[in-house]
Amino acid sequence: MDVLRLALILVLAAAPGTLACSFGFTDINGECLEFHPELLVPWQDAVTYCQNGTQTVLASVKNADTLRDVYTYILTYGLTGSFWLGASDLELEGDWSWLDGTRVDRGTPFWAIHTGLFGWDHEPNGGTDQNCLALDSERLYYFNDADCSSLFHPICME
Ligand SMILES: [Ca+2]
Repeated sequence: MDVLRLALILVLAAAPGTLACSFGFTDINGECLEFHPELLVPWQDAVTYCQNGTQTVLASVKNADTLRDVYTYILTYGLTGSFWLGASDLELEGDWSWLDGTRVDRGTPFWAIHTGLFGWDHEPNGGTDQNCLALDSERLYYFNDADCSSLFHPICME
């Protein structure tokens, strides 16, 4: 066995889980995600970018462990700014769904909180002005409804 082959085996053994994802994607709690901190685009452009010629989509985060691991990844790699996820209430105001048509869970532990008329309340609160889902850098990367024309980073998912 040559040195290069041995080195490759050691690298692969040291990174369990990464084999399941294509090059460029990171296994985060079983999801293959690709962060694009180099891009700043409106939500629809993020959707188009992630779908471009591949079996990928703008990412969904459907479970609490994944959200925590995404947050840890962002902190670990020192990423900044907010990130687009693949959900909106563009089709029906107040009815949040992922691009695959499934419902976005509401409340804890996904959505950020804010001070409402009667104390703490959960996002979303933007009504028809904020129809696209972001991991908000100013809200500890909890979900927030954002203006779809805001310029955020896409997270693609395969
Ligand atoms: Ca809305």
